[in-house]
Amino acid sequence: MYRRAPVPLYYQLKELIRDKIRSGEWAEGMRLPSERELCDQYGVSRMTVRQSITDLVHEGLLYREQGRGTFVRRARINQQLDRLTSFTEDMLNRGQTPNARVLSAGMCEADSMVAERLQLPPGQEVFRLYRLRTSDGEPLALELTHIYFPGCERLLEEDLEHNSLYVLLETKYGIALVEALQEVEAGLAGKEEANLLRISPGSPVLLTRRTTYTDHGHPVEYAVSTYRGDRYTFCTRLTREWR
Ligand code: 16G
Repeated sequence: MYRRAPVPLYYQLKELIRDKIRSGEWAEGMRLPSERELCDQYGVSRMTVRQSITDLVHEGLLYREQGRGTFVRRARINQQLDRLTSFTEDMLNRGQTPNARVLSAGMCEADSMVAERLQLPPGQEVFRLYRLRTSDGEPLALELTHIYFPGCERLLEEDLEHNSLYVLLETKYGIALVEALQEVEAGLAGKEEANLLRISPGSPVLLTRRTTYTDHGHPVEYAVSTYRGDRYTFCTRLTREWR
């Protein structure tokens, strides 16, 4: 620690802890040394240690457990938003095991929003699928998707707990998924959603709406997903246009 540095001590300690987490020296789930140990180790006051830790708790890197201490939180999932991928692909790319629990599946009449997104007349029968997505056993998102293509009712016979919807559409049904439009919005988990996602009711969630198009520019899917706000960071690369 540099006492003369223009950067406050608590901030220096915070960055030091952040580096330890980033490098993996302090692994996920590890209990931090006690406040006293940190004071001794870095030659700073208890106030300084407390302020650094409180900041990192607010940022979501650490969490406190009453009577047990402070722990390193599991790294967030950094979701790139520049490629059209499925949940299955995203998790496999991370070396994790994706899973799906079908909460409901069936044919239903498109409401005005679904009809607009899928460019269908309201009331058209579409396939509706509601799934809880988990990875390595951890619930991450709820996905409510609507699919339309002639013959989409055949999806009723598919096992969508053990198969990727995108793989089925592309390989079995010959529907090439080419691009999607996606919006992200802030939301709060309702009681039932919170229960399924194993978070407290009212916790922040990220709501995404995706309309996916085929190679002919026809919309085939309209999905609304609810992602756990404490587990996801959406990340986009921006390039500057030179004028
Ligand atoms: C993604 C898509 C969702 C799609 C699902 C297919 C978003 C916002 N959602 O989660 O629209 O239905 O993947 O997943 O990214 P699957 O192929 O693993 O069944």
